[in-house]
Amino acid sequence: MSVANLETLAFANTASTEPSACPPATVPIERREAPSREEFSRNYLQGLGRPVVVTGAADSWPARSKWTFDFFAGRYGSETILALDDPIRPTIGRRLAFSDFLVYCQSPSLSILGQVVTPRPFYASYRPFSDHPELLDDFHQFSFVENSFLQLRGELRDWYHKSFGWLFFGPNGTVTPLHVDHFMLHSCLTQLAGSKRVLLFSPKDTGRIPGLRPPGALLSDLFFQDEGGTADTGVEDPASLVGVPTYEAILNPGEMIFIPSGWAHTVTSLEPSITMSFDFVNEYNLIPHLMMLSRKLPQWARQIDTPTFRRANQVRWSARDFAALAASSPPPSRIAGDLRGTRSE
Ligand SMILES: O=C(O)CCC(=O)C(=O)O
Ligand SMILES: [Fe+2]
Repeated sequence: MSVANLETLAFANTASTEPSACPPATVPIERREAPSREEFSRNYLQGLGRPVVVTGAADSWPARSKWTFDFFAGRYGSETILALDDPIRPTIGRRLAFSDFLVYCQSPSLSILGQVVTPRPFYASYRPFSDHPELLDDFHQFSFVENSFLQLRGELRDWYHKSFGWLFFGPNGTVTPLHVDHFMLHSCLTQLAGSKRVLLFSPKDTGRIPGLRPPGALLSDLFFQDEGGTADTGVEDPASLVGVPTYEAILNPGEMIFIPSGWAHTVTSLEPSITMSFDFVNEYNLIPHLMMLSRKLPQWARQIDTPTFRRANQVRWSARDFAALAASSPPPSRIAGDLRGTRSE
């Protein structure tokens, strides 16, 4: 699959001779400045949800000017980072000093990594917020959208930041292939440097994309392993997308895109890029989230069974207790639309 394929297809759809039977191929994602909480709930959270780019969302954050490649190189450059050609189905990976990777991000030819032939440029995701809580002072969560995980306090709040907050670093041309975020969580992607193209597909259409990884894949599934028979990222056959609307946005620095629970997405960087991502739950995706938790309980147990979580939440079981179940659980057969229900649009 490549984003270019999706674009080709979108172009082909535009030429459809049956416009009434075939929805528009490419739908620009709405762009809004400073929505109120009430407006955000009404327009973007209800029913299947609706993606939106919030312009200027991060403009008041210290991170907006502070989080440059040089900043991370100076502060955290001596740490080791894992760079992968594909964050979901990697074919090649390299461990290297973060500072070296940041050189690669800005000028691949100046880095030893730039000499490694890969299908796509190397990309690195990094969960720094537990080891480096000082970074949390550089931004604040958005006031216009409820993130219920933020009601957690103390160590459990740390666990949330450690498990669900990500930074992505990469040069021009990185691709996160089409996927649905784990456990039917919503996601906010905030762009701090460079721009990205984001393509989304509604939960009501994801079932028409053959081979799309079903929702509920865990972080560990997403990033490191396949789950028997369910891990194909799909859309290798672009013709299969005919008639499926593609929602598209360019995300610029300071902007945030809200990806509602169950919406499939693929992201391509157009420049050297730094992105922050938080997955979360609120009243609008609570039920689908709980349904997915119960369907994938062994995997969820594996994900949350960290020393911090065990201690702070007085957990007496161990993820190992579920290991046999995890191995025997069948691949989920439903699609995102089933879990989010439908709404009249
Ligand atoms: O920015 C990217 O490459 C994709 C991030 C993403 O899909 C996520 O955090 O869920
Ligand atoms: Fe995602």
